[in-house]
Amino acid sequence: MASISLVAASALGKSSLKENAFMGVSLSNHSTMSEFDSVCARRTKRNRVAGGVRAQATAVMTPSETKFTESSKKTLRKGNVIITGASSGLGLATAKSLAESGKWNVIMACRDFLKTEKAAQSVGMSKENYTIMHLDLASLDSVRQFVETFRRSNLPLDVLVCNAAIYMPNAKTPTFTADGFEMGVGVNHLGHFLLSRLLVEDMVKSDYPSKRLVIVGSITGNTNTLAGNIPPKANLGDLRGLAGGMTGQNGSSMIDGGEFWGAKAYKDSKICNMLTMQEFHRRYHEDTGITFSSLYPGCIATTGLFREHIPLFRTLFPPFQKYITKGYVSETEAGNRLAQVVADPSLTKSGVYWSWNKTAASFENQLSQEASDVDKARKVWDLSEKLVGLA
Ligand code: NDP
Ligand code: PMR
Repeated sequence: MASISLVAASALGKSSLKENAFMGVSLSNHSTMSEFDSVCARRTKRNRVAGGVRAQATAVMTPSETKFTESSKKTLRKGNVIITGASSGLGLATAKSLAESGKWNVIMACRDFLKTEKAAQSVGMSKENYTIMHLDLASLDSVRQFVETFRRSNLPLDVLVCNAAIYMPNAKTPTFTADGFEMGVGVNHLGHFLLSRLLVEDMVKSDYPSKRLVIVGSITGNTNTLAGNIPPKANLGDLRGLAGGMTGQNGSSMIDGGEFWGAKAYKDSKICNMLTMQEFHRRYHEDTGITFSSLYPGCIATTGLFREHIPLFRTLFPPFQKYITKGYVSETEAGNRLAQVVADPSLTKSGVYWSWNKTAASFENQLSQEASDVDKARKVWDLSEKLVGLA
């Protein structure tokens, strides 16, 4: 199980010209934080059904301290959950939370075996609660290989969590996956798209009573929020770049066909994640009973996601989120939230984008217009199928 790191440090340490104000934008461009609060309040008051994604005012009380008590009525066996990117940050905290419950065998799907082993040990996970399998989402061959390896284990698959991601805000030029896709969308969306499309077939066969496929989304991909309006804004446009394979050769490396911008590629990939969850829901939920969910876990400002940002950003971002936006959550808290989406009996509704309010209660959040666009979701699905060799 070799450690292969294709992402490398391609975009290290260079401050982007596109980020010429503190953290990308002047605060004065946006009225105040209370505007954000009122946006939150407004959106939770609505009870809208938008292409299968519902928003409602009722908060489901699921305190972060909740330990997972879902016990299978049909079977007493442990659940098997695959978590991509479980070597750090949110994925690791979720793996720990689920492992500690004693009810889950966590399959940590990671590109760096040794790093993952050390990470699991450093957070005190006991060996009987986890397995590490190699997965590099920057290679479709690796994704297929992972699926084969998992199938050879003969474990049933009960829950899949698509969590891994990279964010390259300072890259001046695009880097590409083994298959030639721009790295941000290639890893965060296309690698996960192939993985989840293949593994949903395994989930269908599982006898587990509450099967779930979770794709981690984010507030920054949603332009109906203040955070989603910090430039560059997510926007998939007419998908002409995705249709062209985002290879950067004779075309664009961005989904919308525009000029490369690493921060936008990340946010675009998050829209794809949230659209994919909803398209899965529409295509599979009724027939299979699988719950499809996405979430915004809160701003986990300390994770490795910001490793390629400039040092000043990494220093200021956590206190900014803690004391100014108040959007900050610890890795442990965020891990408990994602673990709820995996296992909590009150979060079984499918097609939902979960968020948490200030009292740590989960609620069904409303996605932006683009992130809930039914037609776009179908087109992203169809184009992605072609790119990953499923159509
Ligand atoms: P981290 O950087 O800590 O974790 C990302 C994980 O993805 C790491 O385990 C990393 O592996 C893995 N990864 C990256 N590239 C690949 C690849 N090619 N193949 C396999 N695995 C890969 O970031 P976070 O924990 O913050 O991010 C986790 C999720 O949370 C992401 O989906 C992100 O979009 C989402 N999120 C994060 C927020 C935040 O504030 N941090 C807010 C909202 C959503 P390795 O250890 O080898 O680098
Ligand atoms: Mg943001 C309530 C306001 C809020 C929240 C919840 C976030 C979350 N951010 C907010 C506001 C602001 N941010 C404001 C006012 C600014 C301008 C100063 C700002 C800036 C900013 C930058 C430069 N924020 C960022 C960046 C990043 O590079 C992060 C990013 O976009 O990564 C893709 C980020 C984030 N802000 C968040 C969250 C959760 C992030 C991490 C992004 C993610 O994982 O989606």
